[in-house]
Amino acid sequence: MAISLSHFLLAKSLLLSLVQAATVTYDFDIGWVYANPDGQAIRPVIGINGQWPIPTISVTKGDRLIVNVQNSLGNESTSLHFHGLYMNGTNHMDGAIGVTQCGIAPGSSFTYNFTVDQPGTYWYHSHAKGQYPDGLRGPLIVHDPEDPHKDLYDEELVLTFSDWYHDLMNPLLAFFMSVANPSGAEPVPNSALVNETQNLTISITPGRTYLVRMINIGAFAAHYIWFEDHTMQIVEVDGSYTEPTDADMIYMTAAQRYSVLITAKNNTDANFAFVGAMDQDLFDVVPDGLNSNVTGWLVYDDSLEKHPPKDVNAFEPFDDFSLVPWDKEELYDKVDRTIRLDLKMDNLDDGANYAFFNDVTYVRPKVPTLYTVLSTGPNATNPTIYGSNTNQFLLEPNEVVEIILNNDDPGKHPFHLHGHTFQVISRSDDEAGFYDPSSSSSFPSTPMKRDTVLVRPNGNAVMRFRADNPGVWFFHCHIEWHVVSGLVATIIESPLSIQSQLANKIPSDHYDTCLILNSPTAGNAAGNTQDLLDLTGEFRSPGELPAGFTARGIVALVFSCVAAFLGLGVISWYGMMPVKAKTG
Ligand SMILES: *[C@@H]1O[C@H](CO)[C@@H](O)[C@H](O)[C@H]1NC(C)=O
Ligand SMILES: *[C@@H]1O[C@H](CO)[C@@H](O)[C@H](O)[C@H]1NC(C)=O
Ligand SMILES: *[C@@H]1O[C@H](CO)[C@@H](O)[C@H](O)[C@H]1NC(C)=O
Ligand SMILES: *[C@@H]1O[C@H](CO)[C@@H](O)[C@H](O)[C@H]1NC(C)=O
Ligand SMILES: *[C@@H]1O[C@H](CO)[C@@H](O)[C@H](O)[C@H]1NC(C)=O
Ligand SMILES: *[C@@H]1O[C@H](CO)[C@@H](O)[C@H](O)[C@H]1NC(C)=O
Ligand SMILES: *[C@@H]1O[C@H](CO)[C@@H](O)[C@H](O)[C@H]1NC(C)=O
Ligand SMILES: *[C@@H]1O[C@H](CO)[C@@H](O)[C@H](O)[C@H]1NC(C)=O
Ligand SMILES: [Cu+2]
Repeated sequence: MAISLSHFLLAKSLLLSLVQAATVTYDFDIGWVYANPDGQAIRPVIGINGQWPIPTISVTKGDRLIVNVQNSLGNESTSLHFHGLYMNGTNHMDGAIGVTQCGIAPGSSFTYNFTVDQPGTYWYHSHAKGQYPDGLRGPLIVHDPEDPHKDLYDEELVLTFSDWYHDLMNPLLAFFMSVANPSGAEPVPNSALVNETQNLTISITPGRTYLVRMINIGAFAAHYIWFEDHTMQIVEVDGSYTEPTDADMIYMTAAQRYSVLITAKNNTDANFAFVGAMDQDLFDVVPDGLNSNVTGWLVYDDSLEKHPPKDVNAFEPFDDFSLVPWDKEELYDKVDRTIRLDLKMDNLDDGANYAFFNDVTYVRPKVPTLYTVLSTGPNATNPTIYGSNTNQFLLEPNEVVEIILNNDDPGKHPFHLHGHTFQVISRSDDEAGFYDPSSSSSFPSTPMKRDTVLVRPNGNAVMRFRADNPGVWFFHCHIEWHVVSGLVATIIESPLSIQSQLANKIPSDHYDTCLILNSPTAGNAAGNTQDLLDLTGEFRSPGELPAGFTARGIVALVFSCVAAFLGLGVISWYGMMPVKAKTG
């Protein structure tokens, strides 16, 4: 009997998955619209089908997702990246410009088409340099009929947290990456948003338990988040289910997600505030009058007052390092390859401030790295062909990879790897310096898994994953300013397997947009198809500072040159700027 029962159950679950695997199609016309989410400034934002905020993508695990994109921006290329999705076998649908595709040119269209085989809370956003903070960012939810926590809640909610700028990214970027900003100070957001608005009210039914899916879709700021008088029980981070774990306050960096269970009170005597407080440590200067908090309310009775939030004395958020994944995946204890990335910020000889891994700042290659893999045959295993400024690392199939990230910068950085979740096996406090493998021997037996991890100021973190997903995967800080300043590495996983998976499978619309943009689609990073070792003409970063000059000295020198060139106006203008030590 036992055997036939299990056969019956197996048949039933097969049947369920067959019935449920659907094709979900979205037609997205991406274009400019106007919005004023914080009530302080109306500005152009990037919307979809004439709407902003943009729609939530919602699928069920196992579904095929098709997103037909029409770029109607007129003046910018675009792309969509589906943050956290593995894109297993569909690396070309990952959406990162310069890595897996060319930009979708203004006026052209492009179809993303892939299956989703992982549950949880994700988001989608433009992966064109610096673009998503202009508004092209929204939730992507993958429902799971087999969610292990599903009996614990009655209803689900989605809340996005973000930062917001009154200016568009283009002018902000022009200032950020310029000699006028030698310390690399990131533009400070003008306000904080929840669901791309403020003062959001959520109507609550007494006694119910809610699964609240929270996503930081911001450009820069992490948020401290708490719900007054309600405990959060964490059940998922970044698409990985966790053992339910209580928290009063969480810290959610840009691009991270938390699903928490919140049980409503049994009475309707009061309403309760919830707060997203941007982490001001990230800001070099806190402008006068900045409200770095966003408030919303759990509304039990709309006729009762929605009082302002109480002051919190100190931010003492839950430490996600202690989370235990639901599947109890064991520590990868045998490492086949170690990638060490030493992070620093410094000036190059154009006077602007850049971000570096191992003294190399990322510059997009002429040919998207995936297309280099696909067009170079056996030479695809030679790292040189991917260029001088791509921070490329080649992986062998199925090896266990360890990334050691040493943060030689006083800022906090949230690191994200495309195509994988990783085990976070070690993470230091602030100021711990570089990771010392010899003094670190004990790791959690079932480490937390995420796809985006906070690395602390002048501290370090160590991540491990298995190379079981052939593809070219970006590894980068998810502070969008730092993507632009070059804090990026390219992980080229199993290039020969990529060739066998994707040879002749790239749809023509992918290559067509390259043609429109005059971008080569074959050859090495410089677009050379004859001599793959000849990188003449590749995109490079500006030159290094001359030896013997300190960064500070060269910045002063650059400034006096600029001042001499442009005249005294610049000196007096520069004298008025707050010059502060670099953080973030
Ligand atoms: C939200 O409420 C605060 C406090 O009343 C107000 O200052 C702010 O302008 C409101 N935001 C929006 C978008 O209306
Ligand atoms: C693109 O168009 C928008 C909307 O008209 C405008 O606000 C923005 O400045 C333009 N961007 C560029 C790079 O020209
Ligand atoms: C999506 O991909 C599947 C599998 O390759 C293919 O059968 C289907 O025709 C594609 N659909 C679209 C709209 O491109
Ligand atoms: C918040 O935004 C999400 C995504 O757009 C939406 O699904 C949800 O209903 C919103 N929540 C509230 C309370 O309006
Ligand atoms: C609400 O009432 C139920 C049933 O009496 C009880 O089990 C539950 O603990 C109560 N919830 C709270 C938050 O007090
Ligand atoms: C934001 O919230 C924090 C914590 O309660 C508080 O200390 C701070 O004063 C608030 N900021 C504003 C502008 O209200
Ligand atoms: C990708 O698919 C392969 C083959 O089905 C599987 O072994 C591997 O675990 C998958 N990788 C990820 C990251 O899902
Ligand atoms: C590929 O690499 C080999 C040496 O490993 C070299 O002889 C050959 O010329 C390369 N192919 C091209 C097209 O450059
Ligand atoms: Cu960063």
